[in-house]
Amino acid sequence: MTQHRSVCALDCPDACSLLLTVEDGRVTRLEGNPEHPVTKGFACVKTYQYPKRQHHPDRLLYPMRRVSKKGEGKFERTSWEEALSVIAEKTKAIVDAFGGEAILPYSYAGTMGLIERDYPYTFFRALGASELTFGTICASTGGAGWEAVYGPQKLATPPEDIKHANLILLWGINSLRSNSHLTPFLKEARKNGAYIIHIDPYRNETSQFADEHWQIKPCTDAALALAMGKVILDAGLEDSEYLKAYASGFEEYKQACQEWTLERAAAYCGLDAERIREVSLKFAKETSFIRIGYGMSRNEGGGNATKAIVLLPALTGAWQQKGGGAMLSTSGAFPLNFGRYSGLDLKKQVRRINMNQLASALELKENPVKALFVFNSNPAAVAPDSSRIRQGLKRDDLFTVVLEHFQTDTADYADYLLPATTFLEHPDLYTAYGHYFLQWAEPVVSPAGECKANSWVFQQLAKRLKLKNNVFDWSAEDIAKDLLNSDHPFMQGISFESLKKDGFVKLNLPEAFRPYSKGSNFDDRKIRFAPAPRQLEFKEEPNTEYPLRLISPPGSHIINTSMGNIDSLLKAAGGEPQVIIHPNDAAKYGIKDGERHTISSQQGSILRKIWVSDATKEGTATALGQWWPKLSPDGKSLNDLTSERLTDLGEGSTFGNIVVRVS
Ligand SMILES: Nc1nc2c(c(=O)[nH]1)N[C@H]1C(S)=C(S)[C@@H](COP(=O)(O)OP(=O)(O)OC[C@H]3O[C@@H](n4cnc5c(=O)[nH]c(N)nc54)[C@H](O)[C@@H]3O)O[C@H]1N2
Ligand SMILES: Nc1nc2c(c(=O)[nH]1)N[C@H]1C(S)=C(S)[C@@H](COP(=O)(O)OP(=O)(O)OC[C@H]3O[C@@H](n4cnc5c(=O)[nH]c(N)nc54)[C@H](O)[C@@H]3O)O[C@H]1N2
Ligand SMILES: [Mo]
Repeated sequence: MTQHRSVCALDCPDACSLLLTVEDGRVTRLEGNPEHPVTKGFACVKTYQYPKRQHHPDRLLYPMRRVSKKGEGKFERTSWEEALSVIAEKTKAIVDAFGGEAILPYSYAGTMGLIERDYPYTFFRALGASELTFGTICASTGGAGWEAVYGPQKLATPPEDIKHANLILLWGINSLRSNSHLTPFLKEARKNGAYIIHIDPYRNETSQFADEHWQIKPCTDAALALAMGKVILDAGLEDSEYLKAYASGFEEYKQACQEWTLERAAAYCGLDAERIREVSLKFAKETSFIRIGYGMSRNEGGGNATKAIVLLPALTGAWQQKGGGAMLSTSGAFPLNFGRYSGLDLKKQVRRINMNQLASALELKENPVKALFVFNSNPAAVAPDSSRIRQGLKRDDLFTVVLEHFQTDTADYADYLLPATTFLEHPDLYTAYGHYFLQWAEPVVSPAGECKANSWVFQQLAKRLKLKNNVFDWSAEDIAKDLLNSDHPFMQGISFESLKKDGFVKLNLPEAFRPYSKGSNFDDRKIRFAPAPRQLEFKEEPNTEYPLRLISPPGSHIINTSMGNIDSLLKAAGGEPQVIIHPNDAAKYGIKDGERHTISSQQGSILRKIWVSDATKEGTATALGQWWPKLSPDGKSLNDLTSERLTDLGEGSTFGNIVVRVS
């Protein structure tokens, strides 16, 4: 029996330090590392089940070649040698005949390890492949909203300081579910007297934990934030000195706030005017902290909404107070040397393909996509308008390679399906988006079967294609050393060797780290209040044909689709995917609790079990979590309903603003 340290590689702000017990080559126990100041000795409901996933009987163990029609998912075993040489030959033939842009990589955050997530792009950038807009499916709109206000590199109030806040707004985030290691810090703040408000159309465990829940109508957050701004301005509670030093475009912002009287905003958002007034005043007077989520930014007005919210701590100067400010992401603090290892230094001007528009990309007639390489992602399930994606994946003239742990819905369409290692089987380097620790993890068990790391596969292909770049000879440690090779003060005293020994290390932040207390990250240090955020009207508003807004927040027991085939988790999540409908809507449309109904949008329709509850806002259907389409009652993805339309800022996904009917 041996004990090992690792890092949870799932896409979550917490990037937990884990302790694993291994017996006879199998992980028999997983715990949160008690020594890590953010993990604090516990993991989450999903990660505790990871040993089951690791040793699951359905793990892919050998390279495989398709023997049925695309989508039917029948494969036969082949060798790495055969698979790699065919893939290399095909790739070369396609590049020669159609040019590099005919190749499209598609990946996201199946692992957050920098090496297995980003390094494969050296291969694609050396090939001159089409460039995927990495991140637009998830975080680009929130990020663009934040950076439009505060400049490049997102920073946040350190979680360790939140205990000093006395008003906390959990805004558009189900933090107990998707950022559960924030909870001990919230509890500490509450012990010190903090009051916590959850702002979310879906009442969930975070609402129950909070002192108060504002069940806001989805997609109306900008109106609420501007109305709060107006209350603060009308009461003269803005921090004039701070604003004089650091604000630009403030007059325009003031004008924008004037449009949102309390009464108008309360009616628009479905909230109580008097409470908005009281809380806005408290927000300005106390040490206030906002934890803002990404879920609320995934709609056509999400960039403006993010801007409106994150301007509030600037308006009141909250950044200057210990524990005050806001958190969207801490990711901008990691000053790593990102250029070479991901091939950014090789990047040519090539066609960009938005990862939310894979359906259309696969339909291009001019300059068509002829080869698709999928890794760390399950686009047949998670990307918008997925029935069209599945149609595209069926194309006979498309060569598809999928690197996976399991035979997902996407894998069913592969020509070659390659077995990938998990984070417990390969080394990797980790940053985080909910704290300031860098981490390194060594493999804990040997690879199952003939599984190989993504990085190995692309190095092998690079060799066969004779791509020139000595980065292709680097070991994981070489890559990590190059990444860490930075003379930024945050990296002072941090070396690969020390990280390897200790497993985790906090960035060398200044003693009292108060980001934005001395202005923004723009060169002029000004916080940009202009262009002022607006509450946008959308192309898709509820109407007589499609009367309900559909949102699809993370489910309690699954993380995207990564844990979507673990029976115990699926059982705990209710056994099948569910959509919550408000009792008044259920009565209106003759729907009873527990029935299965067809949910339709302009894009498509799916069959789902209905849960009638006022946990969802009236007028809003809440679909919980992304299930594997093939494990859903009709074999279809939730994303058969969603659209490729993009957000107002950052070219992001609009999962949160489609309109549907239930019948
Ligand atoms: N309707 C709707 N759709 C959504 C969302 C929503 O809220 N609503 N959320 C969106 C968001 S925020 C995101 S981030 C995306 C998530 O979308 P994805 O990033 O695609 O996440 P997963 O569905 O978890 O798929 C990750 C896959 O990577 C595989 N994987 C994990 N580690 C490795 C590895 O080391 N190597 C290889 N080769 N494979 C690996 C896993 O087995 C898994 O199948 O979904 C988006 N889709
Ligand atoms: N259990 C679990 N944890 C996860 C994931 C998962 O699938 N399952 N996914 C991971 C990923 S990829 C990401 S990106 C992160 C963060 O992912 P996010 O998408 O930010 O998810 P949440 O933090 O749950 O916050 C979304 C909350 O916002 C609410 N919401 C939706 N629309 C609106 C709106 O218009 N206004 C307001 N105010 N609220 C709205 C939803 O009801 C939900 O409760 O979570 C990660 N953690
Ligand atoms: Mo995400």
